[in-house]
Amino acid sequence: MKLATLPLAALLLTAPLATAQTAPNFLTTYKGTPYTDAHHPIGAQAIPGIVQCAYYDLGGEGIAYHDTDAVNHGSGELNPANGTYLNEFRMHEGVDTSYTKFHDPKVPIDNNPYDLVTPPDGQLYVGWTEPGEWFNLTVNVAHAGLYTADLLYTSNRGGTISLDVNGVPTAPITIPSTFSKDEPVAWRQWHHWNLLTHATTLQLPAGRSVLTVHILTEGQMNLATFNFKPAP
Ligand SMILES: [Ca+2]
Ligand SMILES: [Ca+2]
Repeated sequence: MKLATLPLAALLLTAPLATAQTAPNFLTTYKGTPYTDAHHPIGAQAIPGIVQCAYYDLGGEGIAYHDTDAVNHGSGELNPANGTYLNEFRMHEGVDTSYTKFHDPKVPIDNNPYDLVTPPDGQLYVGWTEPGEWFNLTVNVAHAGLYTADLLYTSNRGGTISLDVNGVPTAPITIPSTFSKDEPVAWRQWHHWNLLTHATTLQLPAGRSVLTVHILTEGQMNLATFNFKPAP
């Protein structure tokens, strides 16, 4: 009878598409919490959607991140403390954060002729990256499944990063260099923005997960966003 098949069909539709791995006890023992502030009230970042690296988790060194030193070399240093959200963003944490700037009257900074893509103005990012550093991003995944992510970044020498999903490593990501031999301004080699499409493809369970971004080799990258979409 046709009606009798409906409950089974409903069950099949709501079952996970595939089982994603989770390291034993990772989520139950993790002490970090989703970043939140007045500009980002939702906490865990939504997938599908744009996941901001600068909204790495709360919890501090050794829990939510590992950074080479305890100083934020962007907020409060390159960007002097002046009472603004962007200049003082997480200025007392070890992860080094800054943001894109378009309005320098003398030398264009992040909207320069050597960009491969133009980033948004005022885009927060994690910079001053070094091999061995990592940070956690708590995400909230709408539906279990396979997702692909485009990465907005700069890299003046190439290198590799990787993402763990709930403590389980996934394949390293090769970051193409955005160095330009034609660039006349030496420091701007750190500001050539690019979009690495399909940087990674991850199997994600529904609900809360923790993505750990590892800087594996070279460093010197600015990591802004991972735009997660269902894999085609
Ligand atoms: Ca630091
Ligand atoms: Ca750093």
